[in-house]
Amino acid sequence: MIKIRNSRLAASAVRPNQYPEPLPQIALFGRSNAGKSSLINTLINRKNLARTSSAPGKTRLLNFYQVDGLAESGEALSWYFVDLPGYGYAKVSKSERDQWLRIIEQLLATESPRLCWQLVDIRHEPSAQDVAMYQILVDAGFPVTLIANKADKLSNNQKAQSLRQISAAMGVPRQEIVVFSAVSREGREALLQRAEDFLCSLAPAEEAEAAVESAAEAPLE
Ligand SMILES: Nc1nc2c(ncn2[C@@H]2O[C@H](COP(=O)(O)OP(=O)(O)OP(=O)(O)O)[C@@H](O)[C@H]2O)c(=O)[nH]1
Ligand SMILES: [Mg+2]
Repeated sequence: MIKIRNSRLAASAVRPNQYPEPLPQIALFGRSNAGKSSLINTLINRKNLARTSSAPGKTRLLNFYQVDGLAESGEALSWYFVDLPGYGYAKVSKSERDQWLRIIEQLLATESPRLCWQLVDIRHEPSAQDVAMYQILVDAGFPVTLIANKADKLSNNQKAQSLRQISAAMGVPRQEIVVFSAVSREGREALLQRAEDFLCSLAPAEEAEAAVESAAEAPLE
């Protein structure tokens, strides 16, 4: 499994010209209060690098947390966890909602290897916005992992029942949903494994260039 070496806030941004230098991204989507910032802290073993709060609407900007680590193979990996502002927060004006949408659209329109993790609270039926968000990500062509968070709040029986509901509402097979808790740390290893699989599947830039060059030099059939 990935060994986390280092993590830091690389940038807080609204517009693309404020984004940090390009690195592969694992972007966190979900309702306000679903636990996006807590999940990042749990994965990187930091108490409060990503700011969390019981008051919804805490994350207002895109926060790029740079993480440096080592893959099982020894390969050095660097990427961003991109912590996004949550949606579905009741006390926002129309202009704030429009601004939220613009921030998300601009991020998704920026060329970058990107894995999307969408969180839902395992205790609640997904909202229409959850379903819409998932669809936006899938339609945009990104790989999306659905994460059912706050699993510590339910018994095993309740979890099974909730997962059936979430699976049906989101149209995602049960086996593809990762069950997670920032409290019990259930699901942490599964997510780190997915992060590693994604990052290791990206050919390093020089290798990709060399492959293109050798393909160009190959005699035509
Ligand atoms: N019991 C439990 N509480 C959690 C878990 N994850 C997050 N929380 C709590 O849920 C609240 C919201 O967590 P955040 O990580 O700030 O949620 P967020 O999705 O980043 O919220 P916004 O920044 O508002 O979009 C905090 O009080 C956390 O302590 C979990 O797995 N289990
Ligand atoms: Mg947050």
